[in-house]
Amino acid sequence: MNTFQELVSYLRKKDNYILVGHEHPDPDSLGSMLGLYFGLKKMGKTCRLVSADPIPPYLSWPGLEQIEHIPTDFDPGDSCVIVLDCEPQRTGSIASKVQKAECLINIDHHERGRGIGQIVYVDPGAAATSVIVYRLLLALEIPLDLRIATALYGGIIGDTGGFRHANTTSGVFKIAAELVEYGVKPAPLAREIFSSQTYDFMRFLGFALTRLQIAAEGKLVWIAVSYDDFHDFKVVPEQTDHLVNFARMVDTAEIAMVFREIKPGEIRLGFRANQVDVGYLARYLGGGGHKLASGATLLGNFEQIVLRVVELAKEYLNAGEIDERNNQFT
Ligand SMILES: [Mn+2]
Repeated sequence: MNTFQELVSYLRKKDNYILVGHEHPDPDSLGSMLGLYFGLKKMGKTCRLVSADPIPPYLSWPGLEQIEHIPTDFDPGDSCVIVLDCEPQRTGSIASKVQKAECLINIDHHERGRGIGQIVYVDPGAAATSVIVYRLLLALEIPLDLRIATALYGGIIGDTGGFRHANTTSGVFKIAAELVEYGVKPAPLAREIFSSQTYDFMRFLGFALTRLQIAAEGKLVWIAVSYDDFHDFKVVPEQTDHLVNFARMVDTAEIAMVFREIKPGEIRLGFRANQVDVGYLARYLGGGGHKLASGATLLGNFEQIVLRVVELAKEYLNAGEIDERNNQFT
């Protein structure tokens, strides 16, 4: 782990950068990439933006069109690769090339990130990677503008759920207020991120909510959607990343879970909590994330995995931990 100052000095030194975010990019991943991209360009650096997965179609921030979608054949050459908002292992189909880059910088805010690179800067206290980038631009004395402010504001509302999650601090509000001074329009940005659902998704959501189940006096809430269900509603699983937030809306929920069979036999599991450490549960299952928002990918029979994880979560709610001796998952 490096200090913030070491990261700042290193960024000044190099001239060619390629910025990469995580697979299935979310607003914070994209916002931190774009904010740093425009900043480094202002410093006279050469800079490229690369993503292994396509950009969500509902976002319209300036600069998103600059992101090169390179699912394969990624070659960093002699550029310095900066991985934002995840560890280099999580950059999707280009991950092996990213990890082998001669110059690698990792900037992240995920707890227990297994960052690698010449410079690794992880601040789990930051509400979003976009917050870290905001501080970086300040330290590098780069003047902000509307494009940078839009990207960083979008990243911040993405990761704070529109200033509703536990990571929403007074510092976050101060940065957001400053970004609005640059001309950011909070309402259309929030609408883009939180209220731009397709007709097909809304119909799918109606179905998914009929699948809502509870256990442990309602403390455990979950939704399980199979591969066939996605197919029936013509919905791509990637468009349903936020489904777990609907499970979390149940008033008694302490742990909310969504099981999505994104490919036959490949189940993506998302956790949300208000207080309980679901990062522990995700790591137990070979995944990762934050204390209150985490996830894992499991392979096997869909119904069996749902049953086993529900039992595991019940045990965790009762005992506050899981007996490693019973671990059937890793
Ligand atoms: Mn983030």
